[in-house]
Amino acid sequence: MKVVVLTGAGISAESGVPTFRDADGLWEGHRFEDVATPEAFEAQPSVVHRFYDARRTALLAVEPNPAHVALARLEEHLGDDLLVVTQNIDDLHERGGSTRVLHMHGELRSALCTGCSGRSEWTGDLGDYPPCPRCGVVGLRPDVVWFGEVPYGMDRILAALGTADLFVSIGTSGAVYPAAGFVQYAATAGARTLELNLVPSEGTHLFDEARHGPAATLVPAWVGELLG
Ligand code: BV8
Repeated sequence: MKVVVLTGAGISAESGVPTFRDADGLWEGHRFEDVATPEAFEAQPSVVHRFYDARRTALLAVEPNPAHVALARLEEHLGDDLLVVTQNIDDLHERGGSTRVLHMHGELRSALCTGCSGRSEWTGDLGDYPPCPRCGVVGLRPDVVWFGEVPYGMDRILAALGTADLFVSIGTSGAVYPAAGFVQYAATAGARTLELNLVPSEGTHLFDEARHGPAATLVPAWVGELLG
């Protein structure tokens, strides 16, 4: 059985990573236009660096939760028949044991050079404008996909959605595209669709089935069921 799992900020909420739209979410105090657009980076690079440096540092204080671990267990059984597509830029899927993870919106622990377009693993700050380890140019930016930019890995994602038997969306509000459109794409290709979310998402009506509750409870139960 070929399975595609889409995850959003909700899967990391119980690990202590703030979501975007919930109360005290990331957007509290920040209009995403001001911190998550190429225009914002052009106009106020220090503000944008402070936003991502703080999130990168905060990763040191959080751990994967049972939802991340359950998906890693599912991967042990399904192997290449499972693809986890995440909108999250944290590294909790990998620290939970998953290897077949596609970060469609980038990763906090990676820096992208605007000089040579090279990528470098990055754990420290970028706000002190370090030179690129590859070309020496001072032009590193967070390796994340900002609004108005093309998400990463769209070809691989659409190919997997096009052959999926089951599409499962976990912890996402369905407010940001193209991720919010994946359920329709998968359903059109014949996949069964399931939503696992704390509350009904903006696209809940598009799913064959929806279960509402905390991911750290719902996901292990669903994986247990699937693996019988
Ligand atoms: C693009 C990285 C062209 C940076 C992010 C069509 C219609 C309208 C607008 C558009 C459209 N197409 C494009 C747009 C524009 C735009 C867009 O969607 N705007 C929105 C605001 C309307 N999209 C773009 O610009 C995208 N680029 O379209 O390029 C293109 C397209 C296709 C092919 C080629 C070219 C790029 C968007 C990416 C922006 N970067 N992140 C960063 O992280 O700072 S988006 C960012 O916000 C996240 O990555 C994520 O995608 C989104 C947040 O959503 P969620 O993860 O769902 O989080 P949220 O807080 O909203 O919800 C959490 C959910 O979890 C809630 O439902 C909550 O109830 C639940 N929950 C909470 N706790 C728990 C829980 N669930 C379970 N358990 C819990 N414990």
